[in-house]
Amino acid sequence: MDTVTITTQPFSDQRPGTSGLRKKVKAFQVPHYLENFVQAIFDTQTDLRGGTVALGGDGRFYNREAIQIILRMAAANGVKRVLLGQGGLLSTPAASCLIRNYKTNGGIILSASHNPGGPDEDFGIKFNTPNGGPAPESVTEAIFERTKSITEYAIIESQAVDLDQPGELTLGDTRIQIIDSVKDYADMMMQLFDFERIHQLFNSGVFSMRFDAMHAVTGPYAKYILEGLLGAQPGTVINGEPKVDFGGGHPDPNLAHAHELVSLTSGPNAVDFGAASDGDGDRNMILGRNFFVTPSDSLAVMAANAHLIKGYATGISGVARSMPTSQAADRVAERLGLTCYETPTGWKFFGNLLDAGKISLCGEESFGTGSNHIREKDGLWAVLFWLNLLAVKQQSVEMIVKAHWKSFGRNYYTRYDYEAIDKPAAEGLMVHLRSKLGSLPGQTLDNYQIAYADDFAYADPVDGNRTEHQGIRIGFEDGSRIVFRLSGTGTEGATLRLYLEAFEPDPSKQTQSTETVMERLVNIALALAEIGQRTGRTEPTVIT
Ligand code: G16
Repeated sequence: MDTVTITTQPFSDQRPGTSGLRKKVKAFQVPHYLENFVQAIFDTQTDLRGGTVALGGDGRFYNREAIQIILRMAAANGVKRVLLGQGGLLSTPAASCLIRNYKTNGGIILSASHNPGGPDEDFGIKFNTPNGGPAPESVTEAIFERTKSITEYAIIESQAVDLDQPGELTLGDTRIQIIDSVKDYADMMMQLFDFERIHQLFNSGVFSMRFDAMHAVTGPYAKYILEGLLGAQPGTVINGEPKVDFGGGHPDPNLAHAHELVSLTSGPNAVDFGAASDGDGDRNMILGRNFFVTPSDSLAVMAANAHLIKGYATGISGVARSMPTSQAADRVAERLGLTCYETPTGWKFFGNLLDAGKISLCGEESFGTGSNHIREKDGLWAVLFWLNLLAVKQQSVEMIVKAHWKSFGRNYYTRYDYEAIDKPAAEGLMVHLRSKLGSLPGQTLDNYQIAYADDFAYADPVDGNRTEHQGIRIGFEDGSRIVFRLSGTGTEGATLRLYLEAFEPDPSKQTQSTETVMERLVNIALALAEIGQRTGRTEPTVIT
């Protein structure tokens, strides 16, 4: 097989965002676009030459084509071994698990996560480092720098590889091992959770569940683990067949997009427990019967109850949350005498804290929770954590969360997203807010007294790296907060996120609706940021 060197020219827009490079499929199909980025990975991550790389994706449109290209480029770039998920499939957490289990020199994951898939939708690629986690900024910046000066890439000429036959083959001098995408991950889950007890719960005759895989990558994992190993009724996993366009849906596990699951957990015949995960299986949504658990609360409940779960029974070392995530976890950490770290948005910021043993659990408002078992957030892990908790406590989801609020106070939480707005307008809005920061502390807006206002910056406690401009925080004396941030994962224009949090310590006031509690804070935020005037939007695109 011949290696050929292809002449190319740089693309100027290959800087990875919050989680890898995400663009429209059409952008990735432009000749050399994917190849340039992949070559930049091989050029900068030099241990891959002569090393091992894990490879797989969420199965979305263009996954298989991209894998064929990457395999041929891996062979041309001297990669010794590729661990490839069968059918080209690997959930993001399973990829992280493989990288760690087999001590690979990294992994290439193809996914645009919760973004829709299809010929006119989104695709993405990210590199994970040998710790199994998303590459830190030092690495993504090096890759980006390389894309700016790239003039050629190497690829071998070969037939397409059969991605579906497990086993081993060679491509040039590269060994390609096509492995069961589920097994290593499932084995790891068995170490962490009490499968016996969850099995009993499923067989108790008084417990019902639906898991919505949203036609994304988690289907085979959930079927094997929930219906296979844990004895859940067949049909517990819905939409379990991965599809290139996610069945036309938006594989984002939230109340707006997982409507089928929401209806199955609502009304008189509702199931007891509902859960969903996203395109690449790292996000989760947890629902009880007629009850939604915010991701921020989910993290806090996990931290407060971790000692009841097999894999965490000896205690947790600390907790972390991304800055816009509610402060519910902080209250638990304080009670347990632990540190709660506040990091910028992006799972990559948890990596150092996990590696250094400073934290055991971490999570984000964007439907992500995880632990030190891998270095990615993990959808099915969160579902199993909750199942284990339900099995131990023998209480409903609602009872567990309400007892938590009673003990720690309730952090009401909501997020408004304004998607695909004009980029200069969005940037102008942030500049305007920044210009106001100095004058805000001490002001009272509709009876809310501002305690602090800043542009969030983070100094990594492990390596000292500083990250600035991570979102505008406005904190009030009563613990409420408003946060403004521009998303780093959108593929069209800009997405403005407005995060709102209100703290209610009084149990008698903890059953009001989130809309009612948030009304005044929403109005304060809209006025402060001049959202209507600057974006032309009267309503957000999605409220979660
Ligand atoms: C990614 C990151 C998360 C982040 C989320 C939203 O998730 O891994 O850490 O919270 O994007 O980011 P943004 O607010 O910048 O859009 P995923 O599930 O899309 O990989």
